[in-house]
Amino acid sequence: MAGNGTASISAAERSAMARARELALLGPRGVNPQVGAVILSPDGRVLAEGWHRGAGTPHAEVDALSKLAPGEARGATAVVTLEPCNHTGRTGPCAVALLEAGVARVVHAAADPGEASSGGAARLAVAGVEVERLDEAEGEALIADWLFVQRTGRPRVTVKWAQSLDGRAAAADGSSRWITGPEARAHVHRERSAHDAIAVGTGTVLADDPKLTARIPGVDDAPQPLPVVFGERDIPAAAALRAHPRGLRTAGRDIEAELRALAADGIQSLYVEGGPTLASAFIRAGLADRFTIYLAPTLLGGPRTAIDAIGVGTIDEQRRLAVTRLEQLGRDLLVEATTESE
Ligand code: AOF
Ligand code: ZN
Repeated sequence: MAGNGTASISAAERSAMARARELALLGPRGVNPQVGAVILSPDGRVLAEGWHRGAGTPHAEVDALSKLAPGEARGATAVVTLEPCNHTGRTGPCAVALLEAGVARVVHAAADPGEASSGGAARLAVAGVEVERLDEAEGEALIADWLFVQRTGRPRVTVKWAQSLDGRAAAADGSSRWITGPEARAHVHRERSAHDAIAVGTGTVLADDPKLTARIPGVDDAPQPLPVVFGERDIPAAAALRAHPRGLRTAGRDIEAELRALAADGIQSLYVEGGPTLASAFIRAGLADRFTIYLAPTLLGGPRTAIDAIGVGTIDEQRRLAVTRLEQLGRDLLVEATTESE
């Protein structure tokens, strides 16, 4: 590759990369990454912008090039949030499209991790194009969940619960509305909206009749996650979930297989909302990556622990987590944690 330093990156290229990240977010989350591209003239003017609109549609670089007249990209610089691909998938290789357009320089952020698709930067460099890396960390953060799916073959899983200080999620009769205050519950809605899908067990559907929509005050078009109901029991015809704007998906016992199927359908992140049986099953199977736990300053006592057994029979088997965030939300505490292996 022509270089890894940043000394030769211009101010115009830096601002084009920031713009390319904004453009990337105009595209949908799905089986493909969100990618943005800006084409700059040799003197740093923006010639064209592009972004990827999902699997089967042109890649960001090709989208940007398509807005130019023949020959207009000759000698230009392409600034892209992801390394241009090197494979023929649903579309042709972007590295070749850039070469054919006569682009002289490519500045990209994240590397393409794909076995077949990677190598675009090397191919361009071999053909005499200058290739530079810029904002690699930001580029990876932009597609962190997609990169996780590429690495693991499944969505990134966040398990959430609310509990009393003594670790209970309900009173002895099962009633649980509400343990936490309004600030913590508002936070849950933002978390829902930040995930591609929400998982609940049929037990929670029957007990709580949740809507599982993301309701954020002042935001009418908050992204709505796909509800996924795990379990064997039937979902009542009158369940509120049946009115969900995304429809609903049912899932069987094999969590790992269900997660692979969700990833194949473009679900990059899953929010596991309830209840104790489902949360425990994910944790027991080693399929919980992140935890958001709301701690309410209240005591419930009794048998209704926040999660059930997770296969820890002796202390050597405890599941240690690393706390990544601690925040007070109204009267409650939010603890975010992650598995150390993540
Ligand atoms: C790019 N620019 O805008 C995107 C890239 O099946 P395809 O043809 O859509 O290829 C999908 C793969 O291409 C995807 O897994 C990733 O490696 C890369 N995505 N590459 O140069 C883009 N979206
Ligand atoms: Zn491509």
